[in-house]
Amino acid sequence: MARSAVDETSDSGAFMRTASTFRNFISQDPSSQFPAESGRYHLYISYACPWASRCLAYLKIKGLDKAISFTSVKPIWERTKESDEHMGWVFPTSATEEPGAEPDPLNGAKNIRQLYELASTNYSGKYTVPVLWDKKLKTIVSNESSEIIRMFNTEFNDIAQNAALDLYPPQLQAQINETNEWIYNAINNGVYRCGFARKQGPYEEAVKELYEGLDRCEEILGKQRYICGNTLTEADIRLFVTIIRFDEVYAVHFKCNKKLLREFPNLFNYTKDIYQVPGMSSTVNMEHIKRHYYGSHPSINPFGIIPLGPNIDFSSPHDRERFSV
Ligand SMILES: N[C@@H](CCC(=O)N[C@@H](CS)C(=O)NCC(=O)O)C(=O)O
Repeated sequence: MARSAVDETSDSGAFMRTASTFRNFISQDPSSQFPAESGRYHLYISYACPWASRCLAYLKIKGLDKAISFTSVKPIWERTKESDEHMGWVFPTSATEEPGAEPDPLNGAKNIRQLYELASTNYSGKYTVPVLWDKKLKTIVSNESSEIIRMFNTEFNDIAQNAALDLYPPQLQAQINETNEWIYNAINNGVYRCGFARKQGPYEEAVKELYEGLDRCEEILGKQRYICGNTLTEADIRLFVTIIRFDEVYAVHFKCNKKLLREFPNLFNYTKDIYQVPGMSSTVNMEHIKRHYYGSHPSINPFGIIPLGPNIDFSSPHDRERFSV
């Protein structure tokens, strides 16, 4: 049966995310199956989705948006097939239907599900974004954002406009990996564990871990500009995509309201700092973000009402320049 993330709960009522399926790598090596070539790959995203947004962030800050095209789907899930009840990401039917979203320019697919069906005849996983598509072989290279961002960081450096930016430098890799791990569990996936829990116990456990993670970030960011030191790294981009959504969505929709992002001075200023990295603000479409979450999970928000606040201005001044870079 076609499933989505809202169905992924264990008997204990805890949210359990399943692993991605397409795990190929693009390589600098021209003889590889998926060589890094300008114009060959396409990134399907939703502006609403934090995992897809981290890939789009890389596209922008590495200067790859001329070499790799991208399309965003509409923010609110719709039925993807008449013969079953699956709800998922769909493309608009015209370029004007939904600002920010566009019809599929490559395959004329109506929805993301159809891309998975083109790439594999027996796929049984979720129809998630991001999808990194190979126009030449007409298939999905990868649907795992943590791996797509690694490819974007290094493999396209011959064509990237900002090739010198290394967000995963060898001397910081161990620290970045370790940081990613606790931030993923407590924060990136943590907010989903809060929001998709179906019993009080797993919800409370997730909230406890989430706020321990946020407190830990707050403390680290009291001593240095970025989460792994005084240079921007992959770990910052991965943290950013979650915390930019925090007060607008997760605090309300996922019941992460013990404390708001705005009540963590270091984390809040840090979020503005990352938002103001050239290229980053174009990856944040708060309208899509809010309409998606509040409108696509009827079991959590049955009437789809979108809260009007708080409308944070992330382009306002921050205090992070006090740390040397
Ligand atoms: N492991 C994936 C997770 C992607 C993911 O969960 N995407 C969500 C949107 S935020 C999705 O497309 N969900 C569709 C569904 O649950 O059916 C990644 O990081 O790339």
